[in-house]
Amino acid sequence: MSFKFPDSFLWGGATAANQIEGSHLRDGKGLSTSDVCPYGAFGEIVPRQAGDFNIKDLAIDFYHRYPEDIALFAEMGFTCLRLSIAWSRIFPNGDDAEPNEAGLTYYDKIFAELDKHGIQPLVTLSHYEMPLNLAEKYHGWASRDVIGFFEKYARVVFERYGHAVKLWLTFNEINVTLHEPFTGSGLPRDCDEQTRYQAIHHQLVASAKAVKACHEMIPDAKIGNMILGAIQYPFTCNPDDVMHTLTQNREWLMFGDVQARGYYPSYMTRKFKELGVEINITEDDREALKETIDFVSFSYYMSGCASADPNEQAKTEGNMLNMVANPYLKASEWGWQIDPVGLRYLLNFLYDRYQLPLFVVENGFGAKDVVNESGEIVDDYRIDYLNDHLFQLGEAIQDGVEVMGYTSWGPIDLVSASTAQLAKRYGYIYVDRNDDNQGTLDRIRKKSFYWYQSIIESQGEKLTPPKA
Ligand code: BGP
Repeated sequence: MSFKFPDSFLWGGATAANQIEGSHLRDGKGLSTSDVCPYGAFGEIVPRQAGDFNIKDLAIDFYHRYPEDIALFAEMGFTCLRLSIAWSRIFPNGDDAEPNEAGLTYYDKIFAELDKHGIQPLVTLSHYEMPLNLAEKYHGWASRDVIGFFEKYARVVFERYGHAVKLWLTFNEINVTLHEPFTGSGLPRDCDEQTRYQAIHHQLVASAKAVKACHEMIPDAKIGNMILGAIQYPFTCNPDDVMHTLTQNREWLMFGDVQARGYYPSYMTRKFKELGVEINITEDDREALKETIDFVSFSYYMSGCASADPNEQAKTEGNMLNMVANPYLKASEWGWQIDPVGLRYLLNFLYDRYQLPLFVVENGFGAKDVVNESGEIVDDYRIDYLNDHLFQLGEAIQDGVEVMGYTSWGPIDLVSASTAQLAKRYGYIYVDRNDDNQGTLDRIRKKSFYWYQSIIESQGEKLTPPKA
């Protein structure tokens, strides 16, 4: 393509602490909600016992291997790395009086290493985990107290890392509590709608308080939200399907609407009424929500369809979002439907709605890779997926959408959030570790490593139009 991405465009990859670091109890870290989900974010919750083992306890050992990994990211030309701070490294129980100095020191080292390579960190405050103690003692975000604990944590990390981190996100996929209340909010899985929406409200208030603290404490930083961009198309042009699609999309758009506009959208009044939910919103809450984000970020892996017909809905498969399958699209081995044009559509859709800069902070292709006899990983399927999505992102920029950057998910293989598998790989860098705990943890550059390097180097010019 003859188009070059803007010079300011940030290129990189995205990770989360619990999926890469390992060392789940090292240097004073407390247990997090992720540490009791050995089968993934949606699998059984298993209390820890002395001597037990979960794949995330070691993950890919980024905790110790970060200098090598960051050097590899730099070799690809990354200008940005999205990572999360494990809240339970800083406040092991969440409600501790003082932060854990050893945990703070660990991230000092990470940010220094990134700085050495000229890579800008984009830091998520809470990525699919919170200190387990907060879930057990306070019922997670159901408790208003957790707002204060989160604000304290945010202020501690802003104070400590404000000189090094100028890009922040509050909650990863903040809308996930609708689908997975324990992973999203530390709530019991069988909680009722009232509890779920009250917890979501507390999280939205906490997010806004963190935004305020960031604006006060690091005036030259930008802070955004992060939503799972689960865009749905009408399954047919039947007006009932079109109306149903609007309702479905509003389920996740509500989060962005509150965070970007500073108040609940009017359509939620009817929704709450129909659900029989009455949210306790104080005057202080309303005031807090007015502090809005600087940019909108989202993950995008797939699109789906919505149908008002219960028979079509019953045919849904493949993802936690229960979207109706689109007959025009192919899917990954895990049933995630591949729709690069959907990324262009979503970028335009969100920019029309918010008129704020956008950041694509997750996108990628989970697949089982094979190391061939020559020791190479020829992952053309991943290159095709990423090329086609980045091509459409370029189209969106040409449509006039302001896009700050792109961090593809899992630039190095990591533990899957939904299934806790290592076999579901996203990386440009292969990690020699398998689901049965075998492997040297050695890192190997895949074919896509060199491909991404050439795309970054050419500022997107080497992207090719999607194959017919
Ligand atoms: C997003 C999560 C990530 C990540 C990704 C891929 O929803 O924010 O943490 O894991 O999905 O999903 P999975 O790991 O289940 O393949």
